[in-house]
Amino acid sequence: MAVERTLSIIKPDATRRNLTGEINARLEKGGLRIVAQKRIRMTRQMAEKFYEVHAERAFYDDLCTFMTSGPVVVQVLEGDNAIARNREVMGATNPANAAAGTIRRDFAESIEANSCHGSDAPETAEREIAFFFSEIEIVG
Ligand code: 3AN
Repeated sequence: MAVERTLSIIKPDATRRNLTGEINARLEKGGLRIVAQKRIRMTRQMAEKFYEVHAERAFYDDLCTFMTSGPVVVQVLEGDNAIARNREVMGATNPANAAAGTIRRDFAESIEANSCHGSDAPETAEREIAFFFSEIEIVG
């Protein structure tokens, strides 16, 4: 199995409810190592750029407003098949469809305020990690 890195974000709905530790425990129990992490407040410009692939979607504006509504914790996760593994631990985008025991099933408030983000492919993981972190910030 390939060791990969993926970008994770603990979203404002989760930081507001003080769930960072609980979510990190789920990630670690799921076989992912947090090799970089910082708590930041995204600017509107950052959110718009980060989610630019969704610019034409009806939810884009609201999503950018939500992502700037409070602090987020951005993280680099490492592990075997980290990209798919993290998406498994997170569960489906819509918490109503998320499997039992997943972060989104247990913590998400709605399809928008769904507690966490995870990159969906190697190319997006690379882009998203570079968006928030420089190489020297990732300690392994
Ligand atoms: P995922 O984060 O599961 O990969 P994407 O990439 O389709 O999902 O969507 C990015 C983010 O946009 C989601 N995490 C969620 O916060 C928001 N989102 C997706 N679909 C909707 C929707 N139908 N209504 C509101 N927000 C949505």
